[in-house]
Amino acid sequence: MSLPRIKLISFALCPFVQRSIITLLEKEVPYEIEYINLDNPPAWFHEVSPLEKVPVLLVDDEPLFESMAICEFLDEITPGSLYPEDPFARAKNRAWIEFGNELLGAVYSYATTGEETGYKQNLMTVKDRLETLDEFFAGGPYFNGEEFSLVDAVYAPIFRMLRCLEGLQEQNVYEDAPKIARWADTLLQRPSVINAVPASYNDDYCARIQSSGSVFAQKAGV
Ligand SMILES: N[C@@H](CCC(=O)N[C@@H](CS)C(=O)NCC(=O)O)C(=O)O
Repeated sequence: MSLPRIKLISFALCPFVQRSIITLLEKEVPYEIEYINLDNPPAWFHEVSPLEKVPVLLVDDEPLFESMAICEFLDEITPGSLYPEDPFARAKNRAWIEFGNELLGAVYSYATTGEETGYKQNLMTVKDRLETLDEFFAGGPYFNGEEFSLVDAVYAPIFRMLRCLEGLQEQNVYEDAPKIARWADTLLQRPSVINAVPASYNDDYCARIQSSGSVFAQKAGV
């Protein structure tokens, strides 16, 4: 099968970019990558990204925005599928991806908010969401069992962020979510997940949190 020419417009720390790269690697799609500075994006960025967000996939130079649209497109143009075949199982996977988006928002706010109340609320939300996820998680090793799916591609970058945050401030967010802790360990060892970020990711992410002046950064003493 001949594939289009694929280029991913990216920002190195972006979890939405990572899910696209994980999909590219899982589906063995050859691609180029261009990192841009989101604080000072290039002039052409608005033309390819109506919301001025990454990732953007250039498909034979035609832009496609929104990470799940990108992941599903890549999944559909390659053999096999990272979604279950059964329509209801597939719909449930999409629902848990949306749950992942909510969790990601809470993790981001937990790490970056400048307000003590917001910090506590977001930490509680992160723990509650992980506990809820644990109740629904079937048992692994991946979300759908033996097969890696797009749900795994969405949660892996969140677990990577939480791993970095754990390194800065001892805080076991998985204390009521033991199955999710094991799922996180499994995902963080998967080659596509490891290779979805530059080698400097941990240092760069920690530096960004340190420089944010957030309550998290203050409590972590960084
Ligand atoms: N819903 C979008 C979210 C993408 C997103 O928020 N990307 C962030 C970087 S992680 C971004 O580009 N932010 C730039 C901005 O908001 O100006 C997707 O799934 O692709």
